[in-house]
Amino acid sequence: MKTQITQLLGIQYPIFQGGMAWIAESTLAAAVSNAGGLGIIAGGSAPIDYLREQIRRCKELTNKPFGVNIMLMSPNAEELAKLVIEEKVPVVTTGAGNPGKYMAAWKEAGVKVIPVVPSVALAVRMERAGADAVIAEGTESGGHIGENTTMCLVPQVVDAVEIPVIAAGGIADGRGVAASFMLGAQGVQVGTRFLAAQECQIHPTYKELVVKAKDTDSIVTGRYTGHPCRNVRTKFTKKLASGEKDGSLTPDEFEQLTLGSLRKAVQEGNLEEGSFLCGAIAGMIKEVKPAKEIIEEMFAQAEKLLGK
Ligand code: TUI
Repeated sequence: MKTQITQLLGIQYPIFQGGMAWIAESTLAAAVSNAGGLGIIAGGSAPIDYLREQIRRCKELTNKPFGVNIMLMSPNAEELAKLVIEEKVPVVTTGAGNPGKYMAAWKEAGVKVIPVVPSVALAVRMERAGADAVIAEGTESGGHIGENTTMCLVPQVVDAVEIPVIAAGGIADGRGVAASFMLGAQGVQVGTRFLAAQECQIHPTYKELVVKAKDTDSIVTGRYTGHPCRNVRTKFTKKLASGEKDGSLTPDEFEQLTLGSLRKAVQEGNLEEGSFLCGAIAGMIKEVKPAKEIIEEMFAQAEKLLGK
């Protein structure tokens, strides 16, 4: 399937694997890239030496293009912005902020820059700053989210910019891919479906929660801290949500409780203290499969629906 995104990046399928903090490492990213999509290593807030090693490992595992996601609220963002240049990483995606101050250096080094945007205003600013494309991410996504939905945000961003738009949030099968193209997107970014990829290195409890989730099992916590986050509904996230609602947890106490909670979910499968981030589409995911199968099935279905 050829789109402006496959042409821009030299990939076979216009699909990015979301740069999920603590989750998206070299094994998953290389599997997605080898399958013809764009695998992405998450910077998160990991130490820079670890990320260098992950980037180098990914280069050993695939000779296809891959990307690194820089979470701009992270203390390592500046260092990682330099590392991607040193390591000649072909594509950078960014999240949780405005990457404007890094743009010139990345462009000069020939890095393709594709920021996540939760609004039309930021998409327009990113285009002016030289972004190669933008990822319009709806509130259906897992993790740190904006307010607008994929269905509403994507066509408005498509109308506002000339650069290609990638749709994200709530996409997990060929219907979501086809719908994204109907909205004017040139590609999709998929996170939650890849949580249940065989190559995804998260704790088995995390995968089980995703596979068993039903439509109503995602919950947004932390709106009052300014960092809303979508997770699997568990005893822990229900406690956070009720503490936020009834005022029994102050925003500071909330931040204290959630500090390190993603790591506890990913590495320990800790149901008491872990935040199992996931998108609202988790209810549709029923099986763990290799990344290649996920991608091939998604695009076979999308192409059939689109009549090509
Ligand atoms: O970044 C994400 N998803 C994430 S990051 C993350 S780790 C984390 N942990 C604790 C608190 C916060 C994050 C887990 N999930 N998605 C991309 C995304 N970017 N969603 C929303 C945004 C965004 C928000 C505001 C992008 C730009 C932005 O700009 C504001 C500005 O400066 O104009």
